[in-house]
Amino acid sequence: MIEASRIAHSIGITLDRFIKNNQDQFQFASGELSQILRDIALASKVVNREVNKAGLIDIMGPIGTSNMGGESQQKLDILANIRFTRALTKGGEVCALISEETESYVDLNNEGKYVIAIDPLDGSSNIDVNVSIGTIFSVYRRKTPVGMAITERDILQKGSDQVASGYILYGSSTLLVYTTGHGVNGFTYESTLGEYFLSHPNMEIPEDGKMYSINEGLSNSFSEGVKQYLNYCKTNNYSARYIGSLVADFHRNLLKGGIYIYPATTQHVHGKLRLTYECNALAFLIEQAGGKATDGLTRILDIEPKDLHQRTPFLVGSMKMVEKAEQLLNTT
Ligand code: AHM
Ligand code: MG
Repeated sequence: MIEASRIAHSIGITLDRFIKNNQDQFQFASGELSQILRDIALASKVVNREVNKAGLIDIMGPIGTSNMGGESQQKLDILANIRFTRALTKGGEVCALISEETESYVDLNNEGKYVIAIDPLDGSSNIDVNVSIGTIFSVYRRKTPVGMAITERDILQKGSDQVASGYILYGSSTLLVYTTGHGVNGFTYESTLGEYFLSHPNMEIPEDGKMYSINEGLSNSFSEGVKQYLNYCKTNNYSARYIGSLVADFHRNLLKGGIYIYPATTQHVHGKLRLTYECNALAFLIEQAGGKATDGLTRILDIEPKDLHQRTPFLVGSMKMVEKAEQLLNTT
């Protein structure tokens, strides 16, 4: 029989209550950040509903346009972008939005103190085949004083300037995981109640692991260092696990221990993933969980962005695995 205290622990704390209880950990305007997290949670519930209808109504498949990276946009990419933009625009706390789906940033022309970078639906080419997908978000403080127009100073901030980040995983259940720089907590969505409940308190990634996630089909175009690391994984009986959906691969490695690598390839000479709205959020989160994120040479959070849609090689996961990969990358 499950004792009462455990039930209370697992089903008693909603995301809303948790945010309220922990507001004082945030050194800036705590109410505003809390509202942003609530807005993101709300939009994610709408996206979750739409993702779950894929196949029943005409929302699957490409829309016939491409995003800034040249990737085909899916109908649900666009829908998710609209949902998150709408939720974050209404509150007035956010002054600018950066999204994978829009060429330039959107200046909301208000007195909001925060800038949001978001990939509304990552891994969306997986939608048609019912594979897990995700939303990734970063929250930054505005740098330009309120009353003045947003500039590049607000938009091109280093990952270490983030005040919060997180992701939503639309998987076998829907999970929201976030950090405000005081550890990492995960919440599972209870759809009949329409609420997220704390299910993964104080998440920590195992220091070491045995799983590596990389698109090995591209290995002919990897550097010698990456090939060496893969060889090391195989000779040490590691397991390969690659979903091809960043949030899902990242989440599994966070829980079980592992490393995710998207290196430079012939097709993507600077790597495929985007620094501002994919890698920075996950790098902030993994460091908060005790792990590590690097491009092979530099800590992801220390990279100075020069462009909104800049790409970077990305190695993220358990501390010891990332350190070993870095060592082989830099000696080969
Ligand atoms: P997207 O932003 O266009 O969805 O692309 C990002 C996705 C990641 O979710 C995933 O890890 C990676 O691309 C997979 O790329 P590949 O198919 O080259 O292995
Ligand atoms: Mg993406």
